Amino acid sequence: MSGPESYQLFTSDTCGFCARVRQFLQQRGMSMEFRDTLRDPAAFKELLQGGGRGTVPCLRIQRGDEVEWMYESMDIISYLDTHSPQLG
Ligand SMILES: N[C@@H](CCC(=O)N[C@@H](CS)C(=O)NCC(=O)O)C(=O)O
Repeated sequence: MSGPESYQLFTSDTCGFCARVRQFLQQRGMSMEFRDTLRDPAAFKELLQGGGRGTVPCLRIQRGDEVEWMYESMDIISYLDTHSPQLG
């Protein structure tokens, strides 16, 4: 898949798997929008409807009109590891 991508990380404060992904981002100096599914009911609803599950962490990847919802902290970290040059 080519072209620019934009990311949102659906996350919660209490989730250790989310902390792992956020720590990875911090170490790499990457920033992206965080959507807190416990504090923001609209974010939780969007995750459920878009991704099909309320599990966090989930990375929402937007490529043009196409949206991919990626679950699993290790998959998210591996993905961002290879796509990091695209991050501002
Ligand atoms: N194997 C997953 C585990 C994710 C997970 O268990 N998330 C918990 C919070 S720590 C969760 O969202 N549970 C609620 C649910 O699955 O709906 C990962 O590494 O991302």
